[in-house]
Amino acid sequence: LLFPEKPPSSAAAAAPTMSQEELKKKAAHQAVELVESGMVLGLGTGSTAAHALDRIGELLRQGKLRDIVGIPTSKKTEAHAAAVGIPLSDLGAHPVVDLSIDGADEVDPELNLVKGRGGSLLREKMIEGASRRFVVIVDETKLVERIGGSGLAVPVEVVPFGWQLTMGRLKGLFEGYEACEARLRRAAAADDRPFVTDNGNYVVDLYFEDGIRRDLHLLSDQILRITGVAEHGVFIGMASSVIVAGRDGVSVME
Ligand code: ABF
Repeated sequence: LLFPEKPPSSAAAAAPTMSQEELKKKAAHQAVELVESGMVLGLGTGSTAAHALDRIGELLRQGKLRDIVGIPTSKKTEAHAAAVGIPLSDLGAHPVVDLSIDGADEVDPELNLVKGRGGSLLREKMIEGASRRFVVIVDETKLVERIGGSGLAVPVEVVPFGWQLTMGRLKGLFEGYEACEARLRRAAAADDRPFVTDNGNYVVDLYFEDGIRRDLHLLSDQILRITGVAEHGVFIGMASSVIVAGRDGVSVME
Protein backbone atom coordinates (compact mmCIF):
# COMPACT_ATOMS: atom_id res chain seq x y z
CA LEU A 1 0.00 0.00 0.00
CA LEU A 2 1.29 3.41 -0.94
CA PHE A 3 -0.99 5.15 1.56
CA PRO A 4 -1.55 3.47 4.93
CA GLU A 5 -5.15 3.22 6.09
CA LYS A 6 -6.25 6.09 8.34
CA PRO A 7 -6.27 5.15 12.03
CA PRO A 8 -9.75 5.51 13.61
CA SER A 9 -10.26 9.13 14.71
CA SER A 10 -9.92 9.41 18.49
CA ALA A 11 -12.34 12.39 18.47
CA ALA A 12 -15.06 10.25 16.91
CA ALA A 13 -14.42 7.44 19.38
CA ALA A 14 -14.55 9.72 22.46
CA ALA A 15 -17.84 10.15 24.36
CA PRO A 16 -19.58 13.39 23.38
CA THR A 17 -19.01 16.12 25.99
CA MET A 18 -21.20 19.12 26.64
CA SER A 19 -19.97 22.50 25.53
CA GLN A 20 -19.75 25.32 28.08
CA GLU A 21 -22.72 26.96 26.36
CA GLU A 22 -24.82 23.81 26.81
CA LEU A 23 -23.88 23.72 30.50
CA LYS A 24 -24.99 27.33 30.95
CA LYS A 25 -28.26 26.53 29.24
CA LYS A 26 -28.81 23.50 31.47
CA ALA A 27 -28.35 25.55 34.65
CA ALA A 28 -30.63 28.29 33.29
CA HIS A 29 -33.41 25.89 32.35
CA GLN A 30 -33.30 24.24 35.76
CA ALA A 31 -33.69 27.67 37.41
CA VAL A 32 -36.64 28.58 35.20
CA GLU A 33 -38.49 25.55 36.60
CA LEU A 34 -38.84 27.64 39.78
CA VAL A 35 -40.79 30.34 37.93
CA GLU A 36 -44.54 30.35 38.57
CA SER A 37 -47.33 32.31 36.90
CA GLY A 38 -47.99 35.68 38.53
CA MET A 39 -44.41 36.18 39.75
CA VAL A 40 -42.38 39.37 39.68
CA LEU A 41 -38.99 38.28 38.31
CA GLY A 42 -35.54 39.83 38.50
CA LEU A 43 -34.01 39.26 35.07
CA GLY A 44 -30.25 38.76 35.06
CA THR A 45 -27.58 39.84 32.61
CA GLY A 46 -24.89 37.84 30.80
CA SER A 47 -24.67 34.79 28.57
CA THR A 48 -26.03 32.33 31.18
CA ALA A 49 -28.97 34.54 32.19
CA ALA A 50 -29.75 35.02 28.48
CA HIS A 51 -30.71 31.34 28.27
CA ALA A 52 -33.18 31.89 31.13
CA LEU A 53 -34.75 34.85 29.28
CA ASP A 54 -35.19 32.74 26.15
CA ARG A 55 -36.78 29.91 28.14
CA ILE A 56 -39.19 32.22 30.02
CA GLY A 57 -40.20 33.80 26.70
CA GLU A 58 -40.80 30.35 25.24
CA LEU A 59 -43.00 29.26 28.19
CA LEU A 60 -45.00 32.51 27.95
CA ARG A 61 -45.59 31.94 24.23
CA GLN A 62 -46.68 28.35 24.90
CA GLY A 63 -49.15 29.62 27.54
CA LYS A 64 -47.39 27.55 30.25
CA LEU A 65 -46.61 30.76 32.19
CA ARG A 66 -48.89 33.78 32.59
CA ASP A 67 -48.91 37.20 34.24
CA ILE A 68 -45.16 37.43 34.62
CA VAL A 69 -43.53 40.81 35.17
CA GLY A 70 -39.78 41.10 34.66
CA ILE A 71 -37.43 43.70 36.12
CA PRO A 72 -34.29 43.85 33.95
CA THR A 73 -30.85 44.25 35.52
CA SER A 74 -29.43 46.08 32.47
CA LYS A 75 -30.42 47.87 29.28
CA LYS A 76 -29.17 44.87 27.32
CA THR A 77 -31.44 42.53 29.29
CA GLU A 78 -34.32 44.99 28.88
CA ALA A 79 -33.97 44.76 25.08
CA HIS A 80 -33.56 40.97 25.11
CA ALA A 81 -36.56 40.44 27.43
CA ALA A 82 -38.75 42.73 25.30
CA ALA A 83 -37.69 40.83 22.18
CA VAL A 84 -38.77 37.47 23.65
CA GLY A 85 -42.07 38.89 24.92
CA ILE A 86 -41.51 39.26 28.69
CA PRO A 87 -43.60 42.17 30.07
CA LEU A 88 -41.33 44.62 31.91
CA SER A 89 -41.61 46.83 34.96
CA ASP A 90 -39.32 48.49 37.52
CA LEU A 91 -38.50 48.57 41.24
CA GLY A 92 -40.72 51.64 41.73
CA ALA A 93 -43.82 49.67 40.78
CA HIS A 94 -42.54 46.41 42.31
CA PRO A 95 -40.24 47.02 45.28
CA VAL A 96 -40.47 43.34 46.23
CA VAL A 97 -39.29 40.78 43.67
CA ASP A 98 -40.39 37.14 44.03
CA LEU A 99 -37.46 35.48 42.28
CA SER A 100 -34.29 36.70 40.58
CA ILE A 101 -32.24 34.48 38.28
CA ASP A 102 -28.76 35.65 37.28
CA GLY A 103 -25.26 34.47 36.44
CA ALA A 104 -22.04 35.22 38.33
CA ASP A 105 -18.32 35.46 37.67
CA GLU A 106 -17.20 33.64 40.82
CA VAL A 107 -18.94 31.57 43.49
CA ASP A 108 -17.17 30.61 46.75
CA PRO A 109 -18.14 27.66 49.01
CA GLU A 110 -20.26 30.02 51.22
CA LEU A 111 -22.24 31.17 48.15
CA ASN A 112 -20.59 34.60 48.12
CA LEU A 113 -20.28 35.90 44.58
CA VAL A 114 -18.29 38.18 42.33
CA LYS A 115 -20.49 39.83 39.74
CA GLY A 116 -20.16 42.69 37.33
CA ARG A 117 -17.61 41.64 34.76
CA GLY A 118 -20.52 42.26 32.39
CA GLY A 119 -20.81 45.77 33.88
CA SER A 120 -24.28 45.70 35.44
CA LEU A 121 -23.46 45.06 39.09
CA LEU A 122 -25.30 48.06 40.60
CA ARG A 123 -28.72 47.28 39.11
CA GLU A 124 -28.13 43.59 39.78
CA LYS A 125 -27.39 44.23 43.45
CA MET A 126 -30.45 46.47 43.83
CA ILE A 127 -32.85 44.04 42.18
CA GLU A 128 -31.38 40.86 43.66
CA GLY A 129 -31.22 42.50 47.09
CA ALA A 130 -34.95 43.22 46.81
CA SER A 131 -35.72 39.58 45.97
CA ARG A 132 -37.34 36.99 48.20
CA ARG A 133 -35.28 34.38 46.42
CA PHE A 134 -32.12 34.84 44.35
CA VAL A 135 -31.00 31.84 42.30
CA VAL A 136 -27.57 31.95 40.69
CA ILE A 137 -26.83 29.95 37.54
CA VAL A 138 -23.28 29.03 36.57
CA ASP A 139 -21.21 26.42 34.86
CA GLU A 140 -18.57 24.73 37.01
CA THR A 141 -15.73 27.02 35.78
CA LYS A 142 -17.10 29.77 38.07
CA LEU A 143 -16.42 27.92 41.35
CA VAL A 144 -13.51 29.33 43.40
CA GLU A 145 -12.05 28.60 46.83
CA ARG A 146 -11.75 32.29 47.68
CA ILE A 147 -13.44 35.44 46.30
CA GLY A 148 -11.08 37.16 43.84
CA GLY A 149 -9.22 33.87 43.51
CA SER A 150 -9.83 33.30 39.79
CA GLY A 151 -7.32 36.01 38.89
CA LEU A 152 -10.08 37.81 36.97
CA ALA A 153 -11.50 41.20 37.92
CA VAL A 154 -13.44 42.13 41.05
CA PRO A 155 -15.29 45.20 39.69
CA VAL A 156 -16.12 48.41 41.54
CA GLU A 157 -18.51 50.95 39.95
CA VAL A 158 -17.32 54.52 40.56
CA VAL A 159 -18.64 57.94 39.54
CA PRO A 160 -16.59 59.45 36.69
CA PHE A 161 -15.80 62.64 38.60
CA GLY A 162 -12.35 62.26 40.17
CA TRP A 163 -12.11 58.57 39.30
CA GLN A 164 -8.32 58.66 39.58
CA LEU A 165 -8.59 59.72 43.23
CA THR A 166 -11.21 57.03 43.92
CA MET A 167 -9.05 54.38 42.23
CA GLY A 168 -6.04 55.46 44.31
CA ARG A 169 -8.07 55.14 47.52
CA LEU A 170 -9.31 51.71 46.47
CA LYS A 171 -5.76 50.57 45.82
CA GLY A 172 -4.70 51.99 49.19
CA LEU A 173 -7.13 49.64 50.97
CA PHE A 174 -5.03 46.64 49.97
CA GLU A 175 -1.52 47.94 50.55
CA GLY A 176 0.21 45.71 53.07
CA TYR A 177 -2.61 43.13 52.86
CA GLU A 178 -3.63 41.45 49.59
CA ALA A 179 -1.50 41.89 46.46
CA CYS A 180 -3.86 43.88 44.27
CA GLU A 181 -3.74 45.79 41.01
CA ALA A 182 -6.39 48.37 40.09
CA ARG A 183 -7.26 49.34 36.50
CA LEU A 184 -9.93 51.50 34.93
CA ARG A 185 -12.02 49.32 32.63
CA ARG A 186 -11.76 50.30 28.96
CA ALA A 187 -14.67 50.30 26.49
CA ALA A 188 -13.02 47.53 24.46
CA ALA A 189 -9.59 46.02 23.84
CA ALA A 190 -9.05 48.38 20.90
CA ASP A 191 -10.91 51.34 22.43
CA ASP A 192 -9.08 53.33 25.09
CA ARG A 193 -12.13 55.29 26.22
CA PRO A 194 -13.51 54.28 29.62
CA PHE A 195 -16.26 51.67 29.76
CA VAL A 196 -19.49 53.43 30.82
CA THR A 197 -22.17 51.55 32.79
CA ASP A 198 -25.94 51.85 32.27
CA ASN A 199 -25.85 54.38 35.12
CA GLY A 200 -23.28 56.60 33.41
CA ASN A 201 -20.49 55.46 35.75
CA TYR A 202 -17.01 53.96 35.26
CA VAL A 203 -15.69 50.61 36.52
CA VAL A 204 -12.42 50.07 38.36
CA ASP A 205 -11.34 46.43 38.10
CA LEU A 206 -9.37 45.00 41.03
CA TYR A 207 -7.09 42.04 40.33
CA PHE A 208 -5.83 39.91 43.21
CA GLU A 209 -2.84 37.65 43.09
CA ASP A 210 -4.32 35.13 45.48
CA GLY A 211 -7.88 36.24 46.23
CA ILE A 212 -9.27 38.25 49.15
CA ARG A 213 -8.21 37.02 52.58
CA ARG A 214 -9.85 39.51 54.91
CA ASP A 215 -13.44 39.35 56.16
CA LEU A 216 -15.68 40.18 53.21
CA HIS A 217 -18.16 42.25 55.25
CA LEU A 218 -15.30 44.38 56.58
CA LEU A 219 -13.89 44.86 53.10
CA SER A 220 -17.33 45.72 51.72
CA ASP A 221 -17.77 48.43 54.37
CA GLN A 222 -14.30 49.79 53.65
CA ILE A 223 -14.96 50.00 49.91
CA LEU A 224 -18.40 51.57 50.29
CA ARG A 225 -17.03 54.23 52.69
CA ILE A 226 -14.87 55.67 49.89
CA THR A 227 -16.70 58.69 48.50
CA GLY A 228 -17.00 58.23 44.76
CA VAL A 229 -17.74 54.50 44.94
CA ALA A 230 -21.25 53.67 43.74
CA GLU A 231 -21.17 49.90 44.49
CA HIS A 232 -18.88 46.87 44.28
CA GLY A 233 -19.33 43.47 42.70
CA VAL A 234 -18.90 41.27 45.79
CA PHE A 235 -22.34 39.88 46.69
CA ILE A 236 -22.13 38.57 50.27
CA GLY A 237 -24.75 36.14 51.53
CA MET A 238 -27.30 37.23 48.92
CA ALA A 239 -27.71 34.02 46.92
CA SER A 240 -30.44 31.63 48.12
CA SER A 241 -28.98 28.85 45.99
CA VAL A 242 -26.51 28.28 43.17
CA ILE A 243 -27.29 25.89 40.32
CA VAL A 244 -24.00 24.55 38.96
CA ALA A 245 -23.92 22.72 35.64
CA GLY A 246 -20.87 20.51 35.25
CA ARG A 247 -19.78 17.78 32.90
CA ASP A 248 -20.95 15.22 35.46
CA GLY A 249 -24.42 16.75 35.84
CA VAL A 250 -26.22 19.57 37.62
CA SER A 251 -25.85 20.20 41.34
CA VAL A 252 -27.40 22.75 43.67
CA MET A 253 -25.43 24.56 46.40
CA GLU A 254 -27.58 25.92 49.25
C1 ABF B 1 -23.87 39.08 35.04
O1 ABF B 1 -23.28 38.41 33.98
C2 ABF B 1 -22.76 39.60 35.82
O2 ABF B 1 -22.91 39.95 37.11
C3 ABF B 1 -21.66 38.66 35.60
O3 ABF B 1 -20.59 39.52 35.46
C4 ABF B 1 -21.98 38.03 34.28
C5 ABF B 1 -21.84 36.56 34.13
O4 ABF B 1 -21.90 36.36 32.77
P1 ABF B 1 -21.84 34.99 32.03
O5 ABF B 1 -23.03 34.23 32.45
O6 ABF B 1 -21.84 35.40 30.59
O7 ABF B 1 -20.55 34.37 32.44
O8 ABF B 1 -24.70 38.27 35.76
